[in-house]
Amino acid sequence: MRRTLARELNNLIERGRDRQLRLAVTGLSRAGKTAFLTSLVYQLRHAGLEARLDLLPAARDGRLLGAQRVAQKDLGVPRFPYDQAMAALEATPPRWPEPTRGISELRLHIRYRPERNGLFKGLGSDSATLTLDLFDYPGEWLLDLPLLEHDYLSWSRRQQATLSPERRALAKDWLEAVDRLDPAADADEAELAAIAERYAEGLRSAREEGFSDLQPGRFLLPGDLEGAPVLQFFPLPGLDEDDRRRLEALPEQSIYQTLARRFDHYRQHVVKPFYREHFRRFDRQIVLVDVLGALNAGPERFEDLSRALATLMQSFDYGQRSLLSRLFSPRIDRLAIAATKADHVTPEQHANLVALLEALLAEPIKDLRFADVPLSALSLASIRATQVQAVKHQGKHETVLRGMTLKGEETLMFPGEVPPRLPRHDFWARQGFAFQAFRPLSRDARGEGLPHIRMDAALDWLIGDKLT
Ligand SMILES: Nc1nc2c(ncn2[C@@H]2O[C@H](COP(=O)(O)OP(=O)(O)O)[C@@H](O)[C@H]2O)c(=O)[nH]1
Ligand SMILES: [Mg+2]
Repeated sequence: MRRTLARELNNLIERGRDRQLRLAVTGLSRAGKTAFLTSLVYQLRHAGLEARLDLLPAARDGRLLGAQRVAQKDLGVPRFPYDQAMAALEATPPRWPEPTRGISELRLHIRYRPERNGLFKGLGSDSATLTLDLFDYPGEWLLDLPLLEHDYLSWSRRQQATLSPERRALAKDWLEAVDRLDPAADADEAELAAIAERYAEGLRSAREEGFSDLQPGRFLLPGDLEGAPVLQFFPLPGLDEDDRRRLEALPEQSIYQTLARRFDHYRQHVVKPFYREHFRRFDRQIVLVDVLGALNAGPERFEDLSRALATLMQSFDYGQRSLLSRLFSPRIDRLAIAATKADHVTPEQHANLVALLEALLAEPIKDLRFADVPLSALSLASIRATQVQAVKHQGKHETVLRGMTLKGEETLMFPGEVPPRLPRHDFWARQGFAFQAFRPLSRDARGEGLPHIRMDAALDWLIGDKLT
């Protein structure tokens, strides 16, 4: 009798709790989203077995029983390719997973034994289940939020202002073509499509060259919009606010009006739906940043990343008057920002890496604190590809990294020091940074499990409170 009562009470408490969490992972291309999600799923599935998760209390205390993949609810979203990613990592030789291009989703049931303390001590011993919905989507899509505040003319002007000399050189083909256009002339479909393709091409080369602050985001990662006419627009250079009256009086079929209509369509039917149908429903979010990659790419790319991140982070500014709150009332209640690939530097550099990340995001972080969004900054390696080794160099003990290059050559290296604040001129002149891609460790080299750095700390911040 008492036992049934206890159980019923327990069930009641269980039902009252928050049993479901939607966690989203984002970051610009190659920031490490696929690696992060793959590792996250692996670590949870292998909790209590091979996975080392000492910084996640539920795992440390042996209460985390494991995780299973289950069918997701939203059939319109592709499934995150976990098996393919693991297969790549376990291949001989191991490979990094293929890049993904759009949004994907994976649902996990996490089983754990609730902590028994406080008021309900001794009540029932049943395990509980947390349903964790994981989403992976391109950070480039968040670069489009500011588009909602623009009309075509103001956006064209803004885009022109961001074209640095190097970016102009990369967009040369497009600039040549667009230069010949008369905004008042009748639009020719084929011609606009061809020029739009040159524009997209210019954005893609800029990204190849390490630039990040690029718009519109779907031109880089079209998802399922590849080749769709809604992507066939581009800014018109040389427009001026003084021309507004004249431009807006142009006939419907003019080039200006056609491009302006497409721009508007893109805002309404591409940018808004993402926020409305996906973003608004995320509970928690982690933003991944490849700080070390940007450090390696030099001052201009580094500053460009900083601008892109400032734009991207606007999507998390829930201040009452922010564009986002007015339009979509999102509900993210916890945010993590992480510098990825920390295994590219020796462990004593990790504190500097976090400090640099915080410096890079100083302005957005200030806004987020003001808006009272709980935020944690950390550094991590989703899939550690190096080993730390002590060596004696000129009589001194130093730590270096040992890893295998993508070509399969064993290397021993000290990649350099990470500056704890935004690097100034002398940093770039003096040292730079020697960043080198490593192949994932082979089974022999890594042993059981998938080695990581602070995945458990990230998990604790993102879901730990739901496992108590
Ligand atoms: N050494 C190391 N490299 C990583 C790690 N995570 C990602 N990478 C590298 O970064 C590349 C891009 O990562 P990926 O997860 O595909 O980025 P995404 O475009 O954000 O999904 C990978 O192919 C790896 O070369 C990590 O934890 N350690
Ligand atoms: Mg990916």
